[in-house]
Amino acid sequence: MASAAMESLILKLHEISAVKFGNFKLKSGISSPIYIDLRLIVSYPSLLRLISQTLISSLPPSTSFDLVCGVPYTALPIATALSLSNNIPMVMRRKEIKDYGTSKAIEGHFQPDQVCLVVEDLVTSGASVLETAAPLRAAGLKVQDAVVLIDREQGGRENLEENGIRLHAMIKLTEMVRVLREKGKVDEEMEGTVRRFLEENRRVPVPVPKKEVRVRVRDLGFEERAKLVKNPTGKRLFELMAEKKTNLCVAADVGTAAELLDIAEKVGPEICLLKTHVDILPDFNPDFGSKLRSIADRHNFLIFEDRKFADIGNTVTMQYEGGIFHILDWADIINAHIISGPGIVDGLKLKGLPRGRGLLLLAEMSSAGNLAKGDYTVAAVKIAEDHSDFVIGFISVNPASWPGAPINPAFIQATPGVQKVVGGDALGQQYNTPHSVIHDRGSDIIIVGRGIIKAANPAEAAREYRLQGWDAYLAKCS
Ligand code: S5P
Repeated sequence: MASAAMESLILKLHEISAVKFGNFKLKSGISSPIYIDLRLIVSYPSLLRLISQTLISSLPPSTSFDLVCGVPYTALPIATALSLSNNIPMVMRRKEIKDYGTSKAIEGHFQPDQVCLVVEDLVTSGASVLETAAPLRAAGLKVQDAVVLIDREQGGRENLEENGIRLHAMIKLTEMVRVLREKGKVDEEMEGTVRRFLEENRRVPVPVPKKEVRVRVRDLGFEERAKLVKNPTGKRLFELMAEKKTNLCVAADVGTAAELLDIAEKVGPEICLLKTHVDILPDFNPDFGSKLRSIADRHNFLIFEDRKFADIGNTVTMQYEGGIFHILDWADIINAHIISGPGIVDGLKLKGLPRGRGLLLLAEMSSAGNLAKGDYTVAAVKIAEDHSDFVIGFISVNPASWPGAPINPAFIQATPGVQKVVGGDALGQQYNTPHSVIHDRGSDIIIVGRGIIKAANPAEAAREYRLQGWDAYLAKCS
């Protein structure tokens, strides 16, 4: 941006009192000699037009993007004006999390992998840019750059850089104050005061980027989280994980019921959950449930039947209780897709809640190309919140990146697709490591199948996975 144009823009902002000097108490509680309120610019269409035209020119020519998205609310009109004057499509991020269940997190047409430029009015720590980037990324868009009208130069650039976003500022606060002093709008003393304020507040610890806030909030220990849970099975699960020091669930996808009971005995001391698919067992018989229950009680783990219910409420009540398997009688925990809507939870709850059972919702899946992402994941969270007496958490892959994260810590996150090395199988399964799942992706439980059951010594392999999963949990909490 040419400096003459920048100067006239700065003067105009000062003229409309979007920039004020004095002694102001900021939201954070600290006193600032400068206050910037860019909400006023909507009253000055010519100024808004000028901003939208010059914002684009403050980007390096190499920056490429397909869409723009304003950080709500102040930057929405700026993004709209930028979209109009440069003929670039816009998307909008919904701010109210409560709307997610019924509305999309991101409004507008877009294709996964399109690149979205985030537009912001004022950046301090960069937290609000990150809050907007997270749901855009969760919806499959790429966010690489953000453009801002004014950078307060208080750590935002660095925080965004750490999260893979380059910040381009039209005006830096120190430049702005220099121009206003040169034009006689503030005196030297005030310029010095503002400079000192910025220096001092740049030296205080850099405001914690959103990602770390999320880790801190949600990484209460399992004992504390147990106290937040209404459902008795959910509570019990957190408690036993803390007692037994394990966040390992073994997926016992073996060929027969006899083998399953054998593996349950072997891995029992290492696990918090044993996950079953009873419909793959040719020798299932009515005794199976009570035999597995007695092993579970002896080794203090819970039983999770990975039935993935998906039908309407009325049908699932029968599938849960009846048939050959009588899942309700022996499984502490079941799971369900939310494709059929919240009625499925009502149906399962009707049977499960009186027995103190718990339900996990499939909010994401581990397999390549699956459709459980973005708004679907957000809808799962909404349904869980509405049924927190019965829903104990989620099957998830990367809950730290969900819109609205941190997710309520009363909900547990269990993640399949775990092996010691990143990879996959020939049928679309995708693997991450225990550390990445627990520490980086914000999950609580690793679900490991073939990594343990196909090992030469499953008990030993379970022990190794338990230690890796638990170390990652401790590292996250510390
Ligand atoms: O998205 C999912 C959800 C589940 S519950 N992806 C999954 O792989 N699972 C289950 O986790 C799957 O049915 C299997 O029982 C286990 C993963 O097994 P592994 O052998 O690939 O570790």
